[in-house]
Amino acid sequence: MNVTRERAAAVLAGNWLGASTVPSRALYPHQWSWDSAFIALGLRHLSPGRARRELRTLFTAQWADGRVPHIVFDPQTPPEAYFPGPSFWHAGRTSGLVQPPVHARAVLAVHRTEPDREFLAALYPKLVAWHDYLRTGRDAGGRGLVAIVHPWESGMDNSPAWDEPLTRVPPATGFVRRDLAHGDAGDRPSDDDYGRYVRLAAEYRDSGYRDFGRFAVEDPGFNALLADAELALAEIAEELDLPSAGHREAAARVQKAMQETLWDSAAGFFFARDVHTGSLVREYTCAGLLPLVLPDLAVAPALLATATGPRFRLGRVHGVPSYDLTAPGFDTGRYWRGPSWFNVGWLIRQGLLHHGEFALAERLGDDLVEIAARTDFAEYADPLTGAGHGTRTFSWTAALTVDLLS
Ligand code: 2M8
Repeated sequence: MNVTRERAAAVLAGNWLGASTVPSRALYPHQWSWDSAFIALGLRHLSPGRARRELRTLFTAQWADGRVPHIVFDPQTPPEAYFPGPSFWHAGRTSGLVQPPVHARAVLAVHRTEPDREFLAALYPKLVAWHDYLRTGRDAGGRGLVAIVHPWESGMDNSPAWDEPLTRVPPATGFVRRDLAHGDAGDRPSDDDYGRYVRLAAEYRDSGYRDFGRFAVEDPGFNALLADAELALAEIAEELDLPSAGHREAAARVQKAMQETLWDSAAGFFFARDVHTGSLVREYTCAGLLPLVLPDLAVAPALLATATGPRFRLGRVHGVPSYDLTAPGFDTGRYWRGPSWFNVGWLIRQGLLHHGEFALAERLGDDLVEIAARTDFAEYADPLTGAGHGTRTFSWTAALTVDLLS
């Protein structure tokens, strides 16, 4: 076995709780929704049974309305290990927010690695309910797109695209951050941002997890991943000899809405829309590149030109920068405001393969593996130097490395 793959497998074994994997023992000691999907993509090569278990465990925490919660709390972990913990959310053993819907893709991949019809049949209706919740419960703008109600829902917590919508949210005070005990303050969101996250989450909780509050944003990353997830669901339906046309139509509707309302042809980019003002937030973040995961994307050449241009310099920097390299606020180390993340790099590599950019895809994949190995599976990396940032032995970095090496 390859040494890096062996070390990655050991990281995943170390972060395994018995029925799911924590992203990081210290910083994130519970199960996170989109992390588990990326983790399953790697686990399927090491132990398909564990990959299935990871996803099944997540979906046992699905809510009656179909939402898949962004955190499933581990009852054995002391409550003070993570803030906001279970007592904050008043939602049993979960949070009430969601994360990007990458699960159908993971379920399909796990099945393809080791076919298991019973697993697929058990997960299919849960995935349908999950996507239905997003489509029907989250269309705040009436444009056929999902609106996220909290930055944590994007998975890209302190993305500069949220700065403007967050100006409506006064920071909460009087709480204790736990993340700074495990992470360098310069690598994490600022105190003001954290205060805004806490206030927004508390307001959403107090509405019974129903209302669109001060923050409602149509995120191109989230919506592109939903369209891709519907395509995966269509393939799952076909494997199960069920009708699939409805899923392909749903994918096409989301993609059309994104194309018509979030794409700026002059900029060659997909921007987020602030539902409250109706305006696009003209920040170039890696979320705007994620529509590349869609195989049938008419604007792919223009989007690829932006990806390889001065703002992201794909192929000439390490990974995929999370923010515009030319922006004054670009920061090489601070969380989602510049550093390259492995899940985004993995997704963009898939997109490059769809759009015939094989050499660039290979270079990106090799680079991701090299940085992961050199940084002991860092959470994120400086795009200019490849230096590791955030926590180490981070699960999705290890899992996606296994996938790239398999
Ligand atoms: C980060 O988000 C959590 C809140 O959900 C946090 O900062 O505490 C993000 O990077 C998110 O994308 C990721 O799923 C989570 C766990 O790895 O950490």
